[in-house]
Amino acid sequence: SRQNLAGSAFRNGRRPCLPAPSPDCSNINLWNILRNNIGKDLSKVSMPVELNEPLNTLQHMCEELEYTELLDRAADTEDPYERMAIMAAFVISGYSSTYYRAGSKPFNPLLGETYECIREDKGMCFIAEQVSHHPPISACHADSNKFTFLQDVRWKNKFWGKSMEILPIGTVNVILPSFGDHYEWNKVTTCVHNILSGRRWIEHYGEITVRNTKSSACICKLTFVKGNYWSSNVNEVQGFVMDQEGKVVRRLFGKWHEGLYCGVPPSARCIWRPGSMPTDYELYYGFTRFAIELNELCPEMQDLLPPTDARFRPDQRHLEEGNVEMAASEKQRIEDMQRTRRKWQDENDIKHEPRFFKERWVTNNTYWELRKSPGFINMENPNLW
Ligand code: PIF
Repeated sequence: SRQNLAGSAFRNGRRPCLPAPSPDCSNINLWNILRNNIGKDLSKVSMPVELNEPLNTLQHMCEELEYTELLDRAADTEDPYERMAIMAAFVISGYSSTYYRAGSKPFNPLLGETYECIREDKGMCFIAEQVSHHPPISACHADSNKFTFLQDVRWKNKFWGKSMEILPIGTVNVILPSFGDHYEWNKVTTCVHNILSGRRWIEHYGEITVRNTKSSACICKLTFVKGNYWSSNVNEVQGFVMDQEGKVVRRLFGKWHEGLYCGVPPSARCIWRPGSMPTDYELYYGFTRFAIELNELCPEMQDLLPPTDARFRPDQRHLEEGNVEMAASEKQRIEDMQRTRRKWQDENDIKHEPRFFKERWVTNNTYWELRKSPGFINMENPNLW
């Protein structure tokens, strides 16, 4: 019955809201934390749990797949220029959910923490694993009949006083078997403004080049324009698809939080627009409906997920339920456990090996096999918390 209702128009029985609103974190003195760690790599500083939202960076990567219908559309589009334009829309759509999210940061997963997401409605299966702790590196792989999506992400932080820049390193990949395409692109810089006071807001800026490594028919260039708070070009994206001879065959423009258009105004057509926000989203971390669903733990999944799945991480669950004190003490306990594991590994000269990914963080294709047989419940699993 669930399966039958899995058409995209149905919510598929997923929860429509979070169990508790975001806690008030106005008493957190971020300035004290940052001042005491000037010049330090902020990824090595343990942050108060109140700064977090109840999702981790693995789930964040999954969030970039909110608009997989664009990949389905690209996989059915014969014209390589149009296909590239739709890919550009997909690239931009991955940023749209960040618009209301300047208030908090994702949980930093523990080394070996995993996350799976099965979306029957999207025809997609996603897995991710934290493959390195210092520096934090997350790897993911998603499959559907129409596409494969993979990436590994790591960041560098730059704290500028009023703002903080997050410089991502890594390549995003999409494979479309229907045309033998393999697209790859880089990510832009993300900046969180007014870190210490005033209204926090997020900006993305820089250039993205989308290439098809299997064909030189065209490439796409996108510029995320660096604006300022008062100008009208906030969140603007401009770009084009260029053919082999260097001729512009598609003009693209829009805003990453509003949509992407192809052509020249006023006769341009819309390629993509984000969905509407759920009611009271401001009270609930600014999450979209898709984000709300990511950390849901359905009873029927409980025995199928590996115990390393983020849905079982207690501090994140406590935060989601609005239980901040428990979340804080559990975060500390779990981080200490991880320190003990690391110390033991160091002393015994053991190098951590990711469980579901191999070199350069490509999946080793064991996750879904093991899940089926013998089943994670019948296996030995790392004990992370
Ligand atoms: C802890 O992570 P936090 C630290 O890494 C700590 O060093 C480690 O101890 P160890 C703990 O085990 C970790 O849990 C710190 C850092 C983590 C990210 C990447 O969660 C996401 O306490 C960045 O946080 C995206 O956070 C930000 O890195 C998007 O999670 C906005 O560097 C940061 C972010 C800075 C926060 C600015 C606040 C903006 C709202 O002893 O093992 O080293």
